[in-house]
Amino acid sequence: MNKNMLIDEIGKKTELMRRDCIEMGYAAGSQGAHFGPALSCIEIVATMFFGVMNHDPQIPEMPERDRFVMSKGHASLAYYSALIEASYIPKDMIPQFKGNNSILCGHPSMNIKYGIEISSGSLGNGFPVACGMAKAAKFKGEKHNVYCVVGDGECNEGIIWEAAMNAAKNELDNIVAVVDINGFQLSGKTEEIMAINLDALWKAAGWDVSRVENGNDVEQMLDALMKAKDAKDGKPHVILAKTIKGKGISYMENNLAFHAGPINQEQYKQAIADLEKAKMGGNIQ
Ligand SMILES: Cc1ncc(C[n+]2csc(CCOP(=O)(O)OP(=O)(O)O)c2C)c(N)n1
Repeated sequence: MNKNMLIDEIGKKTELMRRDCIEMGYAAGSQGAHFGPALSCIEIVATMFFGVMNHDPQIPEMPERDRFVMSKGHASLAYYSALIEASYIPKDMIPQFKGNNSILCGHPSMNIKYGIEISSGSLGNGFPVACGMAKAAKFKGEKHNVYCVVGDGECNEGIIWEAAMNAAKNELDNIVAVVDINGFQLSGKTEEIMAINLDALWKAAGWDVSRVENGNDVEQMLDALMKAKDAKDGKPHVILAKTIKGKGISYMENNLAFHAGPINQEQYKQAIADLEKAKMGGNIQ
């Protein structure tokens, strides 16, 4: 498949994934969902699953599969929507999000059969697990890569840096992390809560750093991910991708009220209308 066709195909997946996110989150009723955090990283996750990673939904436990870790586990909707569109999780499970005994927990709960590689949700902890997976692969001489999505607020967690330094020390050039820089955390702007120089810190930890100006653009994400994946230069890779929290839903974009929480019927209808409009090439703002 040529590059333009691939970009087009991933773009179509992002449309389906956003719809799945809204359906799942709405189905959770008053329990609500982390809409904003999921919507910011749809293009990041879609490009990993449908453009870059080696995996086979028919054989979820395939030993040589690339591993995916959603370190910002509260963005489970984005993760599940990719697994749904890749056919790991049946579409009819959508209404079960956050239901009793459901495998679609609010935060990912390890379940390889459905493609859920590892549990996450306690911020900071998914990324070190991803580094551990990469380290294990190196020790065992296995050739697969590990892909990990980290939040910009999550980078305030100390354990991120301990793992990052260890990954560099072990020359783990089989891990690619993407920091989803949507500029917000749970209770405010990342810059106001704890401003850190991500570029300088990742470099100081020994990582190869690249930047994506628009992490909601599939082509930009694809270029950056392919480059990071192919650069076997003894260094782990991180892509700092600027995104929009709540991307794709007019009233959610850059609106902290939709970091987490329920949506009512009117908001649900507006969200679906926004997605339909975007599909037709319209502007939702
Ligand atoms: C260790 C830990 N502390 C606090 C929380 C609660 N929490 C959930 S999401 C969030 C903000 C995360 O911000 P960021 O990493 O920027 O991700 P975003 O929501 O912007 O995508 C916090 C503090 C948590 N899940 N884990």
